[in-house]
Order: sequence, then C-alpha cells, then structure tokens
Amino acid sequence: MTRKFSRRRFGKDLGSAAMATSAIAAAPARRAGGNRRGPNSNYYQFPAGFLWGCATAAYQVEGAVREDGRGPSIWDTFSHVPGHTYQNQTGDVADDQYHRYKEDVQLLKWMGAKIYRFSISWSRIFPEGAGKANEAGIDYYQRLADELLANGIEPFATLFHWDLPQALQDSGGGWESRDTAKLFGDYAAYVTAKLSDRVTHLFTMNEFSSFIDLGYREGRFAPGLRLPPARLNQARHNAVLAHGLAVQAIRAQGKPGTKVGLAENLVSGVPVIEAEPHIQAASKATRLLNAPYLTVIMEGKYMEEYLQAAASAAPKFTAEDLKIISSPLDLLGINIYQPTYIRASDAPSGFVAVRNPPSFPHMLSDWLFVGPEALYWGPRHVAEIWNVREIYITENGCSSTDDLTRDGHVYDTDRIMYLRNYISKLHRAVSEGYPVRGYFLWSLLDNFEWADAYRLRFGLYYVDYETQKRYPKQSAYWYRELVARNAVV
Ligand code: GBH
Repeated sequence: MTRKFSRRRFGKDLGSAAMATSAIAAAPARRAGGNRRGPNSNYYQFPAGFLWGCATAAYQVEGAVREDGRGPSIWDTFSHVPGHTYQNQTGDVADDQYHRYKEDVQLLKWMGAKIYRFSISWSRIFPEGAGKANEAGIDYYQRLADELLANGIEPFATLFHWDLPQALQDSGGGWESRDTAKLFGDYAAYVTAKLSDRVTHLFTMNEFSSFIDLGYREGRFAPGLRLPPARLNQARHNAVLAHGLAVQAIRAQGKPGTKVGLAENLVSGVPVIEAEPHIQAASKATRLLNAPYLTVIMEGKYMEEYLQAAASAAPKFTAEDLKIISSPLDLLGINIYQPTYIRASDAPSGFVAVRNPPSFPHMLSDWLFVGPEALYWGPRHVAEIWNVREIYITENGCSSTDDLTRDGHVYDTDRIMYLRNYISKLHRAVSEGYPVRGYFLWSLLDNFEWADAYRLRFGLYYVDYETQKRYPKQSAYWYRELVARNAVV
C-alpha cells in the first residue's frame, strides 16, 4: 500500500485503473475510518438457544398405510376416489418414512436440526378411532422419538394433522359429532401416557380452518363435504372443543414438564403501511378473521361479530364448553405462509382485507404469495393480542419447481430467496423481543401435498418417488449453514 485513501478520495480517483486496484486492496484496512459499516455477518444473528428444525405430517410422509394394524383414515378414502387429487395420487407410499425414519433422522442431523415436528396418525393408535389401542401403532412413535433423542433432536408431536379415522366419519359424521371431540380427548390421553416420557412438547391440532373449512365446507380436502352454515359451524365448534378436551387430557396424563399447545395457520393481518391506523386495523382483523378458532381458544368467548354474522347458523354451545376450549396453553405454534394485507377503513369492522393484484408474486402453489413480513406480524399479533409468552413457528416454507439435474442436484434459488427474506423478518420479531423460541421449516422432504399430491414439492430434500432416494437441494445446504451460524445467511 503506497497511498492512503479516504472513501471520498477513492471515488474521485476512479479515473485511474491502477489507483482503483490499489484502493480495493487497501479497503479492508480503511473500513474503521469509513462511514460504511461493510459486510457484517452477524447482522441477522439469532439469540443463543434459538431452535431450528423441520416439520412433516403423518399422512404426507409415512406411507405403510396397511401395516402393523393401522386403520384407514378419511385421507385414505378421499385420495382413492378418482378426481380428488392430482393424477389420483395417494399417500399409500408417500416418503415411506415409516420404514425409513432412521435415514430421515440422519438427514435432520446432517443439517444440524435441534427439533423435529411430526404428527401422529390417530388410526395407527386406534384403528377404529376408539376402543382397543393398537400397540404396534404407539410403538412406532416411541421408536421415532427415541431415534431423534439419540441423535440430539427434540421431538415435537402433533396429535392431529387431518387424518381422522374413517370409522369416526362413518359412525357420526366425523367433526360433525360431539363424540369425535370426546374420543379425541381419549386418544390424547392414551398417547400422552405412552409418549410424554420422551416427547415433552405436544400440539393438539394442526390448522382448524384447513381440515374444517376445506374438508367440510369446500369439499376440496377429506372428507369432501359441502355443509350448510349451521352444520359447518357446529363442526368448527366440535373441533375446538376437541382441542380443549385434549389439552385437559394431556395435563392429566403428562409427565411433569409436558408442554401443550396447538399449531394454527392463523390469518395474521399485515398492515399495508406500517403506520398507526393500519396497524390497529391489522390487529382487529387478526382477532375477527380467527374468531371461530384461535380467538375463542385464547379468549374463551365467541366474538359477538362472529355470532351475529352467523345468526341462526351460529354454533350451539354451553358455558362449560367455552371453559374447556380455552384451557390455558403453554405455547402457541403458528404456521405462516402467505400474507393477508389489511388496511384501515370506515367499515364497522374498522378494516378491509386487500386482495392481492394479479401481478403479486407467488411460489409454485398459486396461493403462496410472497410476503416475508407475515413472519414478523404473526408473532407480534399473537404476543400483543393474547399475551402469548412462548411461540414456535410450526411451519414456514414454499413450493418450487425443483428440477433434479442429471447429476443429482436441485438449484432452488427461489426457495432460498423466499426463506432468507421470511427469516430476516422473523429476526426482526425476535430482536424486538417477541417470544419466538424456534422455527420449523416445512418441510424436511418433498411429500404428499394433499389435493396437489406429488405435483408440488416443499422439501429441503428432493425425493425421487420411484426409488425413494433423497437428494439435498441447494436450500438444504443453505439451511445447514444458517443453523450452524444461527444467523440468516
Ligand atoms: C400447511 O397448510 C399444512 O399444514 C401442510 O400440511 C401443507 O403441506 C403445507 O401447508 C403446504 O401447503 O388449494 O387453493 O384451496 C398451509 C395452509 C391451507 C394453504 C389450504 C393451502 C389450500 C389452498 N394451507 N390451502 S387451495
């Protein structure tokens, strides 16, 4: 180095190529005196102990649908009726995780995951939904949990991720029946008694609106019904009641230290502009748009606006029901994918949900609009509205084209772009003190994406469904680096 440069001089001297070269070489030594901070790899550093992991669900990954005494679920039935899923594909084999769980635990371990969220198939445990338990069923989840623990990964189990035992749909109409809620409590009690020595974090349900509104109103998910409003609202009520009964059962049966929550795909309003009236509007929207599910669970009361709008189709319930439904939780899981933009309005509700214009970017799923700030507002709303003290992001991720090259690579730069931006916003939430303890990426590996079946891939690992071979995508390497540095990379 022959000359000293200030950053300002550097700009003026750019005319000379030789000067420019020596200035670049000199730059690191001058950083402290410049007015730019320069690259700082700690900028998105997460707090020590923040937990990173991946999530899956039983019917989407397990396969082995007729093994070891498992009974059929409504998703077996539904996916076997032509016209319900992409190319009439089913979860009969899926990722065959039932047989390959040891290999999949190694995939998690390679990425440095500290937590894994899986779901338990009710009809493996109670093939008829009730009655005598099938020991081989619980045995599988005990082995899975043990394998995770032996590899330093904490298991988080969801009791219901949409695969209702078919027998309960046949006998009482599934969630249309209050009995289903009672039986869900019994199932929760049994699983907790058998599993809480090794699984300390339990979620009751995954995403009420998905299995109720899509399954019982729109008919796009199992059981494929289109119920009129009164019956739909009663099914919604039975589902939240089931959650509450399960919370009580888990408390009664769990070993000391067992924690319970649920995983909800809440509608979390993103203010169109981060300024007072819109922030208020987004908060109001978050309460009202979740009225039949999360709001009644957290508040022990159906919102007047919800009941009035439902009018004669409002659910029938007792005060005792509301107490059960709002049984206190230890933690709340939120699944965050796409944003719901909200603006302030003079309407009586105080807000309007803004439709995304046709040019709004989305991932391969056409509903999956890219709005990273949703991962900031979700935690902020639940912490501020309901004073939630322990939050997990139980799902976040996206579908991408994911072409496998001939030499076995997937360059999913779009998934990395999506995740990097979302997790940067999560960083903002954490750094402002919103109590998010961990993050589960959806998903560990490509799997049965419900009605879209194997057409849409969400995994960090590409699955070749012919051979069941798993290939790490570029995003798996990226996530591994993020976990190792505990920072957005
Ligand atoms: C999650 O749902 C699920 O928990 C998980 O099982 C799933 O694999 C993952 O997301 C990815 O989809 O077909 O146009 O009617 C996220 C919430 C609710 C988003 C249902 C898609 C259906 C859209 N999902 N919704 S559409």
